[in-house]
Amino acid sequence: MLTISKDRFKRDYIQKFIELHGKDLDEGTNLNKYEALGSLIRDYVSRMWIETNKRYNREKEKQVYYFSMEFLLGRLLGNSLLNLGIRDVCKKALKELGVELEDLENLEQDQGLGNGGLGRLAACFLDSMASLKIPGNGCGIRYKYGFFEQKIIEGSQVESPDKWLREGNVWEIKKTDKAEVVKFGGEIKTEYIGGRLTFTHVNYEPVLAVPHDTPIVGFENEVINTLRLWSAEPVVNEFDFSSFSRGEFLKAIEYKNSVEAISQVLYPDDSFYEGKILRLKQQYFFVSAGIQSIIRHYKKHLGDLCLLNEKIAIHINDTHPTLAIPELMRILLDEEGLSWEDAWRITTNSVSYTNHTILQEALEKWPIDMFKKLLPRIFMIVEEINERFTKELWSKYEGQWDKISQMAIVGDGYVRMAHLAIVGSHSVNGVAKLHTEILKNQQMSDFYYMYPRKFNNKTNGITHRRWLIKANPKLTSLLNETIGESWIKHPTDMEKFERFKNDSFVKESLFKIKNENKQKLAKIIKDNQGIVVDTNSIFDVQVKRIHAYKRQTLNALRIMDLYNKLLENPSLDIAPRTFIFAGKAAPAYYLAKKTIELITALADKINNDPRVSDKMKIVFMENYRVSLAEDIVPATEVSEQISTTTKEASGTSNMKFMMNGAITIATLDGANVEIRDEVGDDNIVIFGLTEREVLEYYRHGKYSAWDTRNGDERLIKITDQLVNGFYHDEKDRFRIIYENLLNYNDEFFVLKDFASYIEAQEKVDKLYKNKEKWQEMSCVNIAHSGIFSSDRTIKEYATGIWGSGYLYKNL
Ligand code: 26W
Repeated sequence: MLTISKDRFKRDYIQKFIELHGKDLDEGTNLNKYEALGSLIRDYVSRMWIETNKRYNREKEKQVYYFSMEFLLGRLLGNSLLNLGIRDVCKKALKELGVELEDLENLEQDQGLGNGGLGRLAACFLDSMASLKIPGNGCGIRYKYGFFEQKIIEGSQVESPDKWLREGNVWEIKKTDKAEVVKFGGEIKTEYIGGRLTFTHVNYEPVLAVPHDTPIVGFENEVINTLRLWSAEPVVNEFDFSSFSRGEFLKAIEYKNSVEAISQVLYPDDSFYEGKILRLKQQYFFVSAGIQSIIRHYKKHLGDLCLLNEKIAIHINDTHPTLAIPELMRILLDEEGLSWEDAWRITTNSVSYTNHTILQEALEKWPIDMFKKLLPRIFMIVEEINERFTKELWSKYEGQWDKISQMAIVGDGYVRMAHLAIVGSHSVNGVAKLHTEILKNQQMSDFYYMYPRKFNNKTNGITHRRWLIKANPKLTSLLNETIGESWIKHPTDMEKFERFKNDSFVKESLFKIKNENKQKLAKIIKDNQGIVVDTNSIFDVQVKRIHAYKRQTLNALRIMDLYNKLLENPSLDIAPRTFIFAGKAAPAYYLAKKTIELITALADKINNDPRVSDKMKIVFMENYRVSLAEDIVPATEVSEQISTTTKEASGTSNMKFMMNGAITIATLDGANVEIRDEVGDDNIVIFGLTEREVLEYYRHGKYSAWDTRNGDERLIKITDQLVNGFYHDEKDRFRIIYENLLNYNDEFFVLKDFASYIEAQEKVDKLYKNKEKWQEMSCVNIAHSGIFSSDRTIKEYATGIWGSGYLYKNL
């Protein structure tokens, strides 16, 4: 923990400001002030960072490398201050200088290098590894443009580039001396040298991978871990260009552009795989750079490569970094001269893999021709892995061609990344109990049968430091006053809070805190969307990527139904509700974009209807991102977790909401099941088809969306309203939604679950009207949320998969 006095901080800050900007503090803009603060904090951090690295090298503790295409960090200033233990001192010191800390924090651009759950999970994991003193490194891509910025114009999503680096990035340090060369294309020359087959890569396109390191601050423990993001640069520098002849010059420019494209932009796809060569290039680019730098560091400090897997663990976040497996093989075989057997043993014992989805359309497979041309040596290695694996299959399943070809790594013209990840690693985990069971018994059952010991579950988590302590300081104080502060380091101690579930003072405090958080959000809604919402209404929230399986449509349909009911019976006795949505649709995902249009159309019509506007309001908040989530989550009362059962691997916003006292309305999907197990049936509202029913319907295809609709008056009315111009002059604006629900037979059982969803919402309404009961439920949810801290998850990874982190026990 950094100890620093207020006066010292003031002195340091003023000096830093002058040094950086060459003027006095009172002449500076807020952006100047933010930059000076960021830069000062980085100075403080730097000393500890060097010490941490020295210690790691000295103590030679096992290092974890977490490879991920996405890291969705959000803002860093506030959390770094919190983890350093100087946020209060800094706040007071700045106040005395006439500066509001929050104003500066709000100026920071989100680092949005991820799509959604998978990227945010990686960020929570980095925070937990540092806070548990686990030597953990992130490895990814420094995209020049992160996840696109979303605007809603005339009811539709419009995307623009996320220029997050526009004003620079105070947190990163570019390490030119640690650059690596990554090779694409070309040919492989094989020859026998000294009785050994050697492989030489010739005529390749070289790309320089330049690391940018960001410090990851552990919580009050003086640990600073590293997130290393790679940026692609041409190997020749600008100066060389001028000496080229005209033809060469143009070629050189072409080369420069094609290289820079590699780290230009994050693919805005969530759960949808596209076979684009640039994406394959991105994957090999950061994986190769990362593995090369690991080996370089390892050889410098530890030496004997045969012990590699005892000293490092390589974790791959979904299949996107799977090429780590053949890349490590390549280096061990071609550059270090190990035998296939040794290289394979070291590689598989180093690598572990997490699966994050069972959606078929998200499973990565690369066309062989593309793969082979771009990565000729890697392809040879993958073929060899495949050959050896299919031989093993043959010895088990002799003559069962179908089975063998289904399980092969290379087959049907593709390289199947999930198969490569399973075969080439020692651990395969799902992200919630139900998800892992589905992997074992359905999606990957053949592999589970073959390697039962590889499969395991690690239920996701979220860092309570960002999602509770930082986002909800008032609730944090209430917890500290009632149960003490032990929960901060041991989140499961939050259970003690349950003792207060019948304490009327505590319940009143919970009510007040929620109300203040709602007021803060209401102001943001007013400022950003121009909509005035009633802070006495229920804040009912669904924020996440827009996707058919997440069923924002189901939420929209019940809003349409409620509107109809209110028009029929204006005195209907319901607690007023504000329906809050936010989330981005992949730019090419037409149905998801139409879903946004539907929600904004409901808002337009219903918000402007004076007959109902004191009972319901609909808000679609633009540009959902980590920092906006930090405002929404503490103000939420009803958390909508309504995916089609079996489809959401885990979900993590469900955990954030419960930790902040929201009541969950949910299907028994992903981690919702475990939330239910924690809080009990009385403290969550469950609805919808069970896992078994869903699987049964998919198997036998006996579901009829039309029959379901025709059997329910409410559904007849609202599905008609989708296409009769009721919500928009353009009559066919929502036709595709109608078609998907009815003529394409409602793949995600929206209509099937409708009745039970409405019933569940009526239950929510009743519960909310009983203020005592509601606060009691809220208290129980908070009390049982500690288990969903990512500290618990990371301890499970460390002990169960990585074999690292013995130190956390001594916290
Ligand atoms: C190849 C395109 C692509 C891109 C991203 C396919 C799949 C993905 C991710 C796996 C999607 C994702 O973010 N999955 C989410 O991961 C979270 C963290 O484990 C889970 O909580 C969510 O349920 C899961 O949807």
